[in-house]
Amino acid sequence: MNPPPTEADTFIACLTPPGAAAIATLAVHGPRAWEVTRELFRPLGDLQTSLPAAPPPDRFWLGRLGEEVADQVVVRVKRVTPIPWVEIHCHGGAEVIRLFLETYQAYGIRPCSWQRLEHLAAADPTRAEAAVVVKAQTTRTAAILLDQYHGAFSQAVKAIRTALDRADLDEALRRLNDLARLSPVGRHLTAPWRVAVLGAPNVGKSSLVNALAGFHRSVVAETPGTTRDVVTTLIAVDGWPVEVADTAGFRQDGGTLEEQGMAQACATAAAADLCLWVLDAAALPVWPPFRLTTMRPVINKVDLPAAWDVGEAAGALSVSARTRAGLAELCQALAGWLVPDPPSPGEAVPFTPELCRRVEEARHFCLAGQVEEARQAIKALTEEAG
Ligand SMILES: Nc1nc2c(ncn2[C@@H]2O[C@H](COP(=O)(O)OP(=O)(O)OP(=O)(O)O)[C@@H](O)[C@H]2O)c(=O)[nH]1
Ligand SMILES: [Mg+2]
Repeated sequence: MNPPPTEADTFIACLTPPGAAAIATLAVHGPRAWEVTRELFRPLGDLQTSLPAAPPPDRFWLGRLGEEVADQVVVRVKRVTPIPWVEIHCHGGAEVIRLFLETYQAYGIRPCSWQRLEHLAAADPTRAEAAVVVKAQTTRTAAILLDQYHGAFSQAVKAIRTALDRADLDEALRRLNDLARLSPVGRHLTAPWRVAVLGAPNVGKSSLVNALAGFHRSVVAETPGTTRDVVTTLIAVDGWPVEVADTAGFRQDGGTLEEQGMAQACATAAAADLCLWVLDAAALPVWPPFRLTTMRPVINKVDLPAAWDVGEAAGALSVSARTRAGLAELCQALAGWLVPDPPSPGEAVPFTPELCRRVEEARHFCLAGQVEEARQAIKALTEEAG
């Protein structure tokens, strides 16, 4: 039986499945990944040079590896820290792969399955959890999750632990405040923000949702009371995933069906991160029957002559779902309302609702001057992430 792996071990695994393929990818992961690859690498032609002493990330080199295999390979540094990860892209034949595995083995590198290698590479639980990156719905949220996968959040947690070990509550609190500031974004990296579109019948709610989605999602008709259910559509607003809910129109004199639709609309509004109350520029305004801090007025049908003084709706944005006028401004405003403070590239973000809760808990203890409790909360946070 193989001895258990230690931190000093370096592993090699074939990441591509067996079978006839033109290209295979081998991954070398561990403290000696670069040193051994560098020793084996033979540059190709005059233009290529030997591999540099320190591995620069995201560079590629063309050459050969060792004396056994004549085939060319592309060497890429996938990651430098915390533990180097080097990729070898080579011809996909089983014999070539076997020879490379043996060549590395001769240098003390241990072969393993790709699952084991992924597991070892993600041994830091706060990073492993960020593998939820597969759940990201837009490339913008995926980029933030990838930053966490590459250690942004786990490094921030480590720094908080170190500060608490020194009983430096100010430093711990400063870092926890930074994390808490980004919790509202973190909660939505794997679940979209929710925007409810509300208003009187026939003001153009469904038309507006269709215009935002860029396709015909909701039924649009001249007859008031067309939408009776809540119809949701996933869209990207400035790179943020947003689920827009089209609702039934609010009216006083509707029948049972309309009443049910309105009850659903109220529930959708209460659960939404933001509500757009749509007013019709060409018909007398119907104001919301309740107040919500998340409510923003939008005046639709501005392509038609105004039937009222639209200046009455203070702070309202003007749009036309028909001509698309004002839609870009509406999207920009939506992004600003939903994510007023987006994280900078590489910044640490608590990336699940549970981590956000733990950050808040640790912050609470720091504010109360309870170092030991704060330390326990941070410890739980690390375990939680695993
Ligand atoms: N001129 C003009 N007409 C619009 C605009 N937006 C919607 N309409 C028209 O207004 C009517 C009602 O549109 P809908 O989108 O069905 O309105 P709604 O608010 O969803 O209506 P309910 O589902 O019945 O509550 C339709 O005839 C649309 O074509 C617009 O920006 N300009
Ligand atoms: Mg409708």
